[in-house]
Amino acid sequence: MSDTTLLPAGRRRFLRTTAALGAAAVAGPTLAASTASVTLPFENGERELVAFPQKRPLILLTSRPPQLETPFSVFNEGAITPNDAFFVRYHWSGLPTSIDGGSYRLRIAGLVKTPLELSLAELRQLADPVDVVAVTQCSGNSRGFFAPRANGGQLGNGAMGNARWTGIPLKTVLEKAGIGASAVQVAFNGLETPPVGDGPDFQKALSVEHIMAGDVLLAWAMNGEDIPFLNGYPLRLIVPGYYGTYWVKHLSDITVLDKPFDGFWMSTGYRIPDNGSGFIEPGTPVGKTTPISRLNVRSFITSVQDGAQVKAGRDLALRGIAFDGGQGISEVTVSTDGGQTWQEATLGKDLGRFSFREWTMVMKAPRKGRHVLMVRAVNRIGQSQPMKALWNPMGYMRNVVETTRIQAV
Ligand SMILES: Nc1nc2c(c(=O)[nH]1)N[C@H]1C(S)=C(S)[C@@H](COP(=O)(O)O)O[C@H]1N2
Ligand SMILES: [Mo]
Repeated sequence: MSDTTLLPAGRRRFLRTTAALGAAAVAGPTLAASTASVTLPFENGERELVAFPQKRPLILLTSRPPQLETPFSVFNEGAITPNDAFFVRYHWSGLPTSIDGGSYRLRIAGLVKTPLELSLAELRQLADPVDVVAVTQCSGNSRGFFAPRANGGQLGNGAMGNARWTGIPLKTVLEKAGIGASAVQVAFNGLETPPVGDGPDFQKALSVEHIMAGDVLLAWAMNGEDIPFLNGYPLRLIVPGYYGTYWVKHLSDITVLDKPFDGFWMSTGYRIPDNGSGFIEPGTPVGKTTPISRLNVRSFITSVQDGAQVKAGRDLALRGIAFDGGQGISEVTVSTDGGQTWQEATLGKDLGRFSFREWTMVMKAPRKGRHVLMVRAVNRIGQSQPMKALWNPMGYMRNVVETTRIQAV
């Protein structure tokens, strides 16, 4: 562990209070006062770059609790997002400042034959470890681009990341505890708490059916290392194909229920219009809602930024990423003329259906002047992206075909 602001005592991970709770700029050598800043391309988009423990400088949305975005250039470096660049999102500032992996216990209770309290070592012994490469994306990723504006953190495109997660299926643990026949949902809680007197504890739930399909994991490693503190050390729930909200960090309690969980973050938060698309016309009623679930299809050009200058008359290598909610990407097409014609990109290595899929394409010697690049992906069941941004009041699930303007000089 190279970060000097972390004090690893055996298997303990320690987050300095000053850093965890906001005064990131004063907590040590790697937390040098933020010197750099960026401007996200929307109103009030000025953001500082701040390095929290185990993190390189990331785009600061809030420091209490830590909410950090990945600078977009990171996504051009490869399909796996490095741990120190991976975004961070919390709801409440009551994070533990120190978690001892040795004394940590995961509790499994509720409608089970044998309630369990498992150490990390016991958990690891329950089954052979499995790996999945999977995207976590906040439902509000890209919210800052919505018009009309949507309430919530005004995020650019950096509240997403792709990592290799290692753990064991949650199914295995529930089978060991023996879940009752009338079980319908399982609720998940993490170690942090809301500040005293403030809002509802962050808890999420999944259906028993979803969990028994087998791809939901309890993971202790991210890209081959302990999960960074701010991404959920020592154990987090991995819900491949689902929005990040379900990926409970510092997971401490699993409760099997015989009815749908009614906590705030399921019954009120993270819900979308229940109309098949999740989007509505601005100004029209939301109507009935349903919990947000699978990621929709997205794709990005990562090799050139909006507004970039490129060399005229020289082939321009384009690359980027695409992903969806677990069908897998089957096609990426790119337009270099503002959407009039589309050319198929070459897909990169397949790291699994839940992963970012890299793509490349060559734009033949652009002529002098302005060009509008667009990228659009399709998944294996034919789902794609809208040409015009769709909207909902919460600013969730943005997946419009992205536009990148360049100038060849
Ligand atoms: N314990 C805990 N887990 C949590 C949250 C939280 O506030 N507390 N936020 C969720 C949300 S909304 C997202 S988008 C992801 C973000 O994961 P990351 O911080 O590792 O990027 O964590 C999820 N898990
Ligand atoms: Mo989120």
